[in-house]
Amino acid sequence: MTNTLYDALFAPHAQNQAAFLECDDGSVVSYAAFVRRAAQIANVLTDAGVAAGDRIVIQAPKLADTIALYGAAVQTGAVYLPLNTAYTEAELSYFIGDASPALVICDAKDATAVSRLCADQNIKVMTLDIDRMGSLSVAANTAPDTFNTVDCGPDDLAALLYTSGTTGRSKGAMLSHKNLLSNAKVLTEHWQITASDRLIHALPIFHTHGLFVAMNTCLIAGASIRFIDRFDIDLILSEIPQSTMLMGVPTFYTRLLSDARFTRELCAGMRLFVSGSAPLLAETHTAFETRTGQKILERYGMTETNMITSNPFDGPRVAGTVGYPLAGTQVVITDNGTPVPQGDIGVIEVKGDNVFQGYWNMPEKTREELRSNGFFITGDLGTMGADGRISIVGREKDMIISGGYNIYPKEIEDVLNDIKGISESAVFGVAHPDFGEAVIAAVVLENQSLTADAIAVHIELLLANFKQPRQFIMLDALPRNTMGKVQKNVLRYEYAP
Ligand code: MCA
Ligand code: AMP
Repeated sequence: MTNTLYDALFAPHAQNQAAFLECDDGSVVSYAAFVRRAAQIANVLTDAGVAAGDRIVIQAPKLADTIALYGAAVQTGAVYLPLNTAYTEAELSYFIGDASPALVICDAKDATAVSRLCADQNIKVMTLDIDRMGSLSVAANTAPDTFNTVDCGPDDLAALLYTSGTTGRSKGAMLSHKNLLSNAKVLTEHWQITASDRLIHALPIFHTHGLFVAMNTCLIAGASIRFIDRFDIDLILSEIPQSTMLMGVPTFYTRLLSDARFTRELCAGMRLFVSGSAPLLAETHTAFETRTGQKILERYGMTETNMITSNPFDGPRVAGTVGYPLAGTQVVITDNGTPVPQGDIGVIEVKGDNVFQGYWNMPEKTREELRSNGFFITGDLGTMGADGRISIVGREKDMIISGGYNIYPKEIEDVLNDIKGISESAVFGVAHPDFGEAVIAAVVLENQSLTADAIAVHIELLLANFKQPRQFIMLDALPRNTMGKVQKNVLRYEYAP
């Protein structure tokens, strides 16, 4: 039996007694115990009728069992589909409808609502919760701790990760065993991660960054992980002296720098600070070096492509650049598919084993964004230096990144425009000191008595908290150019803080 991802990430640890996950409640899960737990959960999944290729949706707390569930999904050949815990019932309903999973695993507190959603489609629901009393954990406790790993080749799907889009509808990026494994191997080597490392893991585990970049690299290397529920500055500061690596979004680093306890001495044992998912300001990079004597290593990636570029581990980490294409990844800067002269700005396109297999159930979208020659069109604008170093200078796609979460204005505008009394809206991002960008909505009213508070209440049940505009601006008309296109640059300028 061979299973590309399981054989590389999980199987080698069957006898490894070293610590894998050190959790907030003080419990430590060894690698060997983790492999056994994944097998127990794999048995529960098959008992629940999950077969190879079936999607399993996970909207669950950040627990050791949630990671074991990832291992179990890989072992059974199922497709792991993690969802942001902030998504509302309305959003969840879309993902379930689109992915038609065999099983949904949710937080025990959401079981009633999720069961209601799944009842129509006859989809099974199981739960996880912080007290380990969820039905999945309880069933796993008495399940056998060995499992006949299901055969999976490099091109079989391992995960389906939804990413919002400029059309307003989220698209499921299909990631194969090879996509995930190739990237994990390259990153582990590039960042020189070994079994002696201890990673502070404070990212969510439903996105590429926290799930694949952080977890898969540590699994390959056999490194330990201090598994922290969310960004808690006191906890992180107290863990730094016992750790060697931190992976985070720029907000992590601006928050650390705003705390006087974050010093060069505190960081003396740390060997790697990685930043990604959003632009790291050059001033943050410089301030970090001044404070700690260490340079943040910035890298660049996407859900569809995993990691694309990284600053060097040994060698200059240049502020404002995302480094060089990773081994096995080709990057070209193009104007509509034609490479631009070296140094010019163009769209970043990417090809390699790291690039996804297309969008779930959306062949047309796949054809629009994934060229027949294998290059994926990122929608990010960048330049390539003479030595191949990449800098991101903007985005062709209308997207806001807030605290590392991508927010597509079109999705929010669609929800706002559906509200009775709103004739049109334009959603845009402005600079925010903590999150990098914050969401603002300009709204043109048909019904002048509609208030910002009433709009906020209306969208509360429809959009995850991080997507909800922090401010509503009522306008008589949206600024438009002579072609009738809304000028978001004018709005961004006008309402900049
Ligand atoms: C929390 N809130 C947010 C965000 N996070 N609002 C906008 N944007 C956010 N990112 C809301 C909370 O719900 C709360 O709302 C209020 O803001 C204050 O929350 P706070 O306690 O400050 O938040 P936190 O829990 O400390 O979280 C902030 C965070 C977190 C640490 C920046 O959002 C985070 O961990 N972000 C990482 C996201 C990530 O992993 N991205 C990777 C995507 P209220 O006051 O109303 O209750 S993968 C990717 O992009 C690619 C592949 C890549 O390259 O990595
Ligand atoms: P997602 O769609 O959530 O996978 O996010 C991918 C997007 O995040 C990319 O297309 C970029 O726009 C952005 N991104 C990721 N890493 C960086 C970075 N280091 N600098 C700037 N933007 C980044």
